[in-house]
Amino acid sequence: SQPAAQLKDRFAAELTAARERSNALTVELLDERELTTQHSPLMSPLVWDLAHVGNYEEQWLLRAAAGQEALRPDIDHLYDAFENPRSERTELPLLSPTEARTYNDHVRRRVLDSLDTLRLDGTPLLAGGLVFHMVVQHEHQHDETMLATLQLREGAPVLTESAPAYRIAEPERPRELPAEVFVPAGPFTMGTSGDPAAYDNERPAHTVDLPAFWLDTVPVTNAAFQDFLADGGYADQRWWSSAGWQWRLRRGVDAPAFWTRDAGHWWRRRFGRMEPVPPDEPVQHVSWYEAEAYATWAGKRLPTEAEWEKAARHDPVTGSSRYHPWGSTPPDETRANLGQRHLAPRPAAPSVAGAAPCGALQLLGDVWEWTASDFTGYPGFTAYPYREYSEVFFGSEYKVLRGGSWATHPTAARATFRNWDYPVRRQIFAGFRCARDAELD
Ligand code: AVJ
Ligand code: FE
Repeated sequence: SQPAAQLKDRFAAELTAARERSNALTVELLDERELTTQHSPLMSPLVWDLAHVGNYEEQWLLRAAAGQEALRPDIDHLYDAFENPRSERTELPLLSPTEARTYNDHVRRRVLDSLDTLRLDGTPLLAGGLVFHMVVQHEHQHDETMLATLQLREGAPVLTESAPAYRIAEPERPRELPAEVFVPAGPFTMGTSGDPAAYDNERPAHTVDLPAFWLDTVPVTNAAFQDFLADGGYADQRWWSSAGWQWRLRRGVDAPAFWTRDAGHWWRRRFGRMEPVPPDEPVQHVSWYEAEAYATWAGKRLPTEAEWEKAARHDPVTGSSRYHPWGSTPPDETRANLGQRHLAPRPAAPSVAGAAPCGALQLLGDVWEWTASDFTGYPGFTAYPYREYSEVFFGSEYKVLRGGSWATHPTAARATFRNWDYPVRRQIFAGFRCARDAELD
């Protein structure tokens, strides 16, 4: 049927775009030595990510969806993220960069050849193109991980801005914004049941009733975070949880990652370049513990995950939940800074075009936002199509991040999307905004 054919064309185009991005961040950017080096014990060698996305595509699109025989079953174990911790991946007999690219191309040709024979209304795996959404998003998620590796990399800069930074139409710029927006008490629909692009951890849709709260209109900026630094926030145990304080002492942390102080000014290293810390940009490269300490110092707290999603989706006029904060229109440059258009967040409050019904801005894109919540399954959660995407991470070890960063591709950014990481992690493009209870007024 026509819609199915259109959907297949869309997936073919999205797969192609994802691969252009992966290649641009690896084999087209760096030499063999740099691709096979461990730039940080926190990250894989880039050549691992590259062949891993190809192997994932082989497993899910070629074998599971198209029912084809395995191409390279012998390498599955090398690219299994659970068998091999990131810090040990350089020791594996990995495909070389050239072999990885050839393998990925091979898989991709077979996938595109199989598209005609597939029925997108067939099995649950193919319904609405679920497995295609999954594979496209997976590759883009690894591309964001590659960018985190490139940010950790030492040496001469290799990445350049693909477009001049922050070209946002001037009339859209809000003049005066309230510091906080109010979200009244009441129920809203959290999660989704019908979206074939959603991961299992976003399902099912369920009602959550919340008390009223205040939420920061924009993420916490570098200037605001510097006030915390100037006030001795890193040296004052009152603002820190005991786990956060232990972590700070153990690691000797006294500023966001990549920041240094010189002659009374804060500088940061961004993809190999030193530059003054821009005051109006949302802070990034802070751990959950630093976010928590700042919020406590400010007399506030981190929003819960449910509060974040209600602020981002709940439309009080219709009572329903939106796909994006501004509605169902796909993201564009005026609404959200996504997809690596810039190599940094935009300054706070660049435009009101991306506002949520409550008035909060920059919920999608710019920086991932730490929430107060542990990563757990929603009521009625079922792992699908595999436990290792989400379920094995459920528990109190991981904190949820929401909203996506400047490095997140639009296909992996929506108001239901959930990311998670350890509370000590700072290499991801994460910042935060604060919330507070309304009852305190
Ligand atoms: C959702 C970003 C936490 O990178 O560990 C990639 C995404 N899962 N391959 C991760 C993922 C499998 C995941 N995060
Ligand atoms: Fe993966």
